[in-house]
Amino acid sequence: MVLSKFVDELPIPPMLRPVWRRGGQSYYEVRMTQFRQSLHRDLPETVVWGYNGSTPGPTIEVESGESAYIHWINDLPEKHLLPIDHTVHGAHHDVPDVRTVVHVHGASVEWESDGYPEAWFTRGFQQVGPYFRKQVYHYDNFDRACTLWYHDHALGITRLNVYAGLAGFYLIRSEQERQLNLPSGEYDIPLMIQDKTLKSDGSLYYPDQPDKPVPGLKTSIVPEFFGETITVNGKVHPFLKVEPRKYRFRLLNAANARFFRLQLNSGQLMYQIATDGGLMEQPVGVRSITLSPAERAEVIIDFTNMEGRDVVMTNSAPAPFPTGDMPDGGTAVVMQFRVNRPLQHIDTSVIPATLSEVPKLLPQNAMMERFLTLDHHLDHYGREVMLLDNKHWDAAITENPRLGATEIWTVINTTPDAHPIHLHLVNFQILDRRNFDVASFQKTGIVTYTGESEPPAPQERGWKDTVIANPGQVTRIIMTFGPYSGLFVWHCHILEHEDYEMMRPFVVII
Ligand SMILES: [Cu+2]
Repeated sequence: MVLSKFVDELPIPPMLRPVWRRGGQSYYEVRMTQFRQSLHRDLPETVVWGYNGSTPGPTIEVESGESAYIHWINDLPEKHLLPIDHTVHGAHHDVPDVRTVVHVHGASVEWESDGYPEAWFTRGFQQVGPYFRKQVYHYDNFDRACTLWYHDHALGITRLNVYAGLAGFYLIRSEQERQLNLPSGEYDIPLMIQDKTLKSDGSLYYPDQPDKPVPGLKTSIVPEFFGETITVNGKVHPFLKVEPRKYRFRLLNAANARFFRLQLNSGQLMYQIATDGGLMEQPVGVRSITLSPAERAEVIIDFTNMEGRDVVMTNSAPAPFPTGDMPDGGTAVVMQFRVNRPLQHIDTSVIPATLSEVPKLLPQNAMMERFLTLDHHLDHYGREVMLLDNKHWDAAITENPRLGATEIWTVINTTPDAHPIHLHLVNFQILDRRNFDVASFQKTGIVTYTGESEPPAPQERGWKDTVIANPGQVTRIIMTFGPYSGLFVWHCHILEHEDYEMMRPFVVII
């Protein structure tokens, strides 16, 4: 259905207050529940899942180095809001339908607190998965100032739990960042961008079958889910009233499968200041930003001297990316900025010429290079199943870097789609991408390059935790494993892929 645009104001998620904070330590409680929330003026309220009664959940803000404890509490009903496919890994009939486990995306944490997909727990911790270790998670927050996000990660139902609403922002701040005098306070706004399909009764639609239904299966996972409309912070095509001054926006693609290519219809530049893992060395002026699921970019948008103007943020990314359908009326528009608030104070914030230091990881320091394929297969129902290095989730662990070791992971994408590849625990840097001959690789197993090596785009030159691996390309990333050892995962962040085998454990060994 067609929903009027720009009729609801952009909600800003509430800030989570700690239960206590003293001496560099803090303790939080976050409860997952089912409730109703209005996603659009003209629709009845939608039954959603969220954290502390809101979706997106409350924004968690910590100081770099703060030792935070979070008690994630599942208070959800026993019946799932959305259709479960009991044939996918980890979601068989031998486990309860409603399972949750929280992962702070991009954070470096001990493995027991990382939200391992089989560390799930049910309401009141009545049942727990085989890798569940503790009720209260601990985060050291060693990371630089950055925009992280937390979301559900339960094996086989992550796509449903996140789509139901289980996602929120997790911001790390630091003194170094404050010194930069970036737009701050009410001028520093997180934007969680998602796609949803809403029925006329307001309820969330998620398909129980692919376009071509699978005979013999009541409910089947779909290859990718693309919603018909765009929400920002949980509202359909909202508007934000702004002052004629600079703003800092933290853009997050929290969609299941849709990529976004974001642009402003005023044609003005956005000044990107941060990638997934925090501030870049210098700001980069960009007219468009492509974000795959889970990627973030922080930008400064300057509305100075634009009194009375309306600026629309648009999306032009095909779905599936990069060769699918172009977005239509419901998905080509993201939100609107209305420059109609009077300037409250003179804008003294700046776009600094230098932001931070990003020391380069050097390929010659890598102890190991791993060659890992992205593969496309059909299962015995004739459904697409995507694999990492031709291995299923349950296969023996093959990626076992040593604590402190620097490695290069060379990702060889033999599929027709782009996949956002995400590693837990570490931030990495993108070395390069290079076209190769897929057909010849599939015959011989030998990579034959058909183009020159391309450096990462200027807006990717910083710390990353998710990288777009384009079809027909080899993408190389470099990282140092630590500071924790233990069991983590790497996966495609298209949630339908991750839920159906495109995820693998890795272990950092001592
Ligand atoms: Cu994928």
